[in-house]
Amino acid sequence: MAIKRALVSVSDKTGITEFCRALAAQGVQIISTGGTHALLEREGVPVIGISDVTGFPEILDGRVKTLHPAVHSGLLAIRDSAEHVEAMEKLGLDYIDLVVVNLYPFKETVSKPDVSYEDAIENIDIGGPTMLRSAAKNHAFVSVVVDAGDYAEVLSQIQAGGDTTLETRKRLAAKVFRHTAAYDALISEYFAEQLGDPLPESLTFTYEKVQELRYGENPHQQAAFYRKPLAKKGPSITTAKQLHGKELSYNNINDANAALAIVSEFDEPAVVAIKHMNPCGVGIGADIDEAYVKAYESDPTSIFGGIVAANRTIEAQTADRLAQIFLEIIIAPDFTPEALEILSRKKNIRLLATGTDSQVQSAAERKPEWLVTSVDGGMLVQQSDVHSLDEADIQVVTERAPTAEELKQLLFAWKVVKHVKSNAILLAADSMTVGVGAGQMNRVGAARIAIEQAGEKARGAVLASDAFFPMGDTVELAAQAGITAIIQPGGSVKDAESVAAANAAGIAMVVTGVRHFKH
Ligand code: 93A
Repeated sequence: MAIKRALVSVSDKTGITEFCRALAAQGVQIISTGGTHALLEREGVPVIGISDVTGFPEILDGRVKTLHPAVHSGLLAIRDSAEHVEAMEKLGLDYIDLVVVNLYPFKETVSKPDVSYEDAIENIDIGGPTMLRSAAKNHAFVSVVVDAGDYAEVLSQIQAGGDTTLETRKRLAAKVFRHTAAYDALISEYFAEQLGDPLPESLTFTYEKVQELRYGENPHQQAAFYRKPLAKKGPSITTAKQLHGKELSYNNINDANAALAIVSEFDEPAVVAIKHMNPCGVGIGADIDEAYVKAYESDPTSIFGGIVAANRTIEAQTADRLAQIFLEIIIAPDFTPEALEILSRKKNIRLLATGTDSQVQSAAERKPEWLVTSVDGGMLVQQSDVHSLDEADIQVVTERAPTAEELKQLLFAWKVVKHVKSNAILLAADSMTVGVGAGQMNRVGAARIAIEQAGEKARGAVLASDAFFPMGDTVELAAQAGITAIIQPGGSVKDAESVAAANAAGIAMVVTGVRHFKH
């Protein structure tokens, strides 16, 4: 069957003139809507208006152009059904063999920072998806092109044999249903956001592929990286630009994401080094260089082969230091040209820029995101843990209250321990982490690891625990190591044991009333 009639109605008109000119040269009659028709006519491509087919004007500001039985019968008729053929003939209707449609730019419209609700609604395409779906359903006979990337292939098949192959039509139909589903999902997300209804009865998400990944966590696992179509505000791994280095891996992306979450906790210059999703060194300082030195000195062993994130632009001095060790990734709002030059000399390092410092949101202002974790056959959805501790909510539970310096260190440690896998114990001193015990099955075990790692640095340090102490043993261990102050949620039935152990050692302990499990 040869393609004789095509209906062309596109918002994105890239490449459409050339495509239609070539179709017309193959003897295909082209029918088109308002703007597309005007363009083709201007360009001298033979074209007839949709109203000539429907016998009905385009009305209501274009809201009704192609929504007509003449169009949809032409698309949906089963060509080898005697009944359908008879009905078409009786009503004097013609078949449409090819549909070329791309939709009103809903995503581009709602991505505009100052988009109005009315503008968003007006950009919901009704006629376009309807034609796409009719044509895709009837792909046994009809070709449907929603992606300009398919013009060349479709044209060459028509030039070669007058029609596309069934296999191609099936592939194009599949693309259409993926496309219209994603289009509707985005509209539904827009409404959910407008209505503040993020957890409806059923969830329809759409993600677009950023890149194929060479493999997943391990080389035998297939993987790809997807992101939400509407770009996230603030620093994010989904919008970061890679300035140098080889392709990111699955683990790189995951680690860089974790690293960004930690530096985003701080309004002051902060640097974090990450290994296997846990921070191995975090430092804050008067400037980013001081913060880096602290993050490095937190644990000069574990940082090797790690990922470093900063919340200020990296300058030459820090770049020189960073260049001295092997790192997988450095991620920062930006790099000065000298810093970029210094670090780009290293072939194996990946450099990512998240955007300038002014885009960094204040930690306290951050709104929770929806986080998804898959379970076998389903998923869990929860808000991200953006809880920011108010100093006024802290309660001193020991005889001794923390000194101003201890309090400063406790608040620092609390911000970081939130990002350590549970059970988590973290030691800090001088605005840097000195010991991290992550992902242990019992709390005292996590404390043992943190204290052992800190070595001499444990003396005089403070300790943060992501959840309450089930008994007094962790505090006793902390006391032996010379810890002077502790921050923890409180709320255990045996809190009194921990408080007594702290009092016996002269430790100042504060409780937050908030737990920060992370798994
Ligand atoms: O407003 S609509 O939903 N009503 C329609 O009947 C209709 N038919 C095609 N939008 C409709 N379209 C869309 O118009 C197409 O999907 C395409 O995006 C756009 C092309 O318009 P024009 O040719 O006037 O530039």
